[in-house]
Amino acid sequence: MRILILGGDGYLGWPTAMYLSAKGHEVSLADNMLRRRMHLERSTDSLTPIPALQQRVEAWERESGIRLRTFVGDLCDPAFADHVVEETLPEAIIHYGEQPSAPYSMIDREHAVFSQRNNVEGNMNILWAMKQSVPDCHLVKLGTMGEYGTPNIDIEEGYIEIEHNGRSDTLPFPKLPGSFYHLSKVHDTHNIHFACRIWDFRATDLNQGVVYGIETDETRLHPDLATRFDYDELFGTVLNRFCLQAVIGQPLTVYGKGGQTRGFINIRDTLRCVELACENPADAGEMRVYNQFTETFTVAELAKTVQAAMVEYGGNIAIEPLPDPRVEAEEHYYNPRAEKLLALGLDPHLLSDELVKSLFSNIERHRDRVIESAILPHTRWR
Ligand code: NAD
Ligand code: USQ
Repeated sequence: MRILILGGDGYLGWPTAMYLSAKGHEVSLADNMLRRRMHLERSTDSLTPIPALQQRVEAWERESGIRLRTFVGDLCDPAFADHVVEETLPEAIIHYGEQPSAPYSMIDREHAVFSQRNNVEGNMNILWAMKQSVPDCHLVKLGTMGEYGTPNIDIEEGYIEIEHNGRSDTLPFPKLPGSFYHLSKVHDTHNIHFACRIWDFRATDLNQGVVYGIETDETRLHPDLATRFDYDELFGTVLNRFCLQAVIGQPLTVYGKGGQTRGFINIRDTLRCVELACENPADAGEMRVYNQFTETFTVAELAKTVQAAMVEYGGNIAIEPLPDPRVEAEEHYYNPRAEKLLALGLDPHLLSDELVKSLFSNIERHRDRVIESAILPHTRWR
């Protein structure tokens, strides 16, 4: 297939580009280096050294013989969005190209407005570019489990059958997102759903849980093929952060009571999920929603898992609850469904002590690059 990856320089986009091109797909990628610039803005950086996009592409060509096409520009620029889609005429677009951090979107008004503009406008421009050049293309859009929040009922995959005053209908599942970033994903979902209804678009909204991991079959081939690994308060996700904290001997920063439960997924399974979505496109006029995670854990459980793995690894690490900088339920019911990707053939890589220990050794290799002052949370929701 001709596949266009938006956000192809990112944590997930870069490994996806290598993975799908190795499978024989014709892959192009677009990115505006926003993630690299946000790190410059905050004086933080990926733990793994990341070469420039051009160097990555050349390294992948040396390793695989495959040349990825690249487009550098901003999806918020309509002319750029049109150009990329016209040039590549994709059969599937995998859309990762957004500002992905909840805390970044909560720094202040400027960052909140920027996050929603960047995400909602970029996504709208892609919808219009598709309408113009490839109305039959399948949009595979990365949403987030955080769109749903933590309601006191089971979470369905996108839609719920509701009975009201003797009538019933299947409607979008109610959303209670927990940050201006998560809200931007809800707005995207509504815009995509509308485009499917009025223009007969085909789309899959992947409501992904928190991703962890650093390695895929392709990233391990050469250091220049590594993906980014963030651990700072804004861009590091919780398990990646706990593993790094354990390696540098800093107590694990469980926020609040630690009963916050989330869906989690190994980065290798993210790649497989987007591949499965591309290989099994939605019907015309349909916006499918898949919940994309393989296990749920509370934050406190994760901290205990990391602590126990550190003992096996030969170390010892404390868990230090901090006042929660976010406004979120710290203990709650959580029972989201995630059956549709399994039905398509997903074979999950579950979290194990072995995996956590391999993360430790990957992190240890770059120990000297850790910026310790970037770890503790400073951004507060209130
Ligand atoms: P990332 O920041 O590493 O990747 C996103 C990429 O998109 C970056 O390279 C960035 O430069 C690019 N980008 C952003 N705005 C752009 C724009 N306007 N024009 C062009 N390029 C732009 O983030 P990630 O962790 O790889 O996440 C990828 C997607 O998956 C995001 O949409 C995120 O919301 C979603 N997601 C991530 C996780 C996770 O745990 N990492 C979980 C659920 C959903
Ligand atoms: N948390 C801690 N300690 C930490 C960091 C986080 O207890 O040091 C807690 C948070 O309070 C939260 C949970 O861990 O309850 C998850 O936080 P996170 O930073 O790992 O994830 P989140 O902010 O939700 O965002 C990440 C990605 C985002 C994606 C989302 C999926 O950055 O792109 O959309 O995971 S989900 O959480 O399912 O919405």
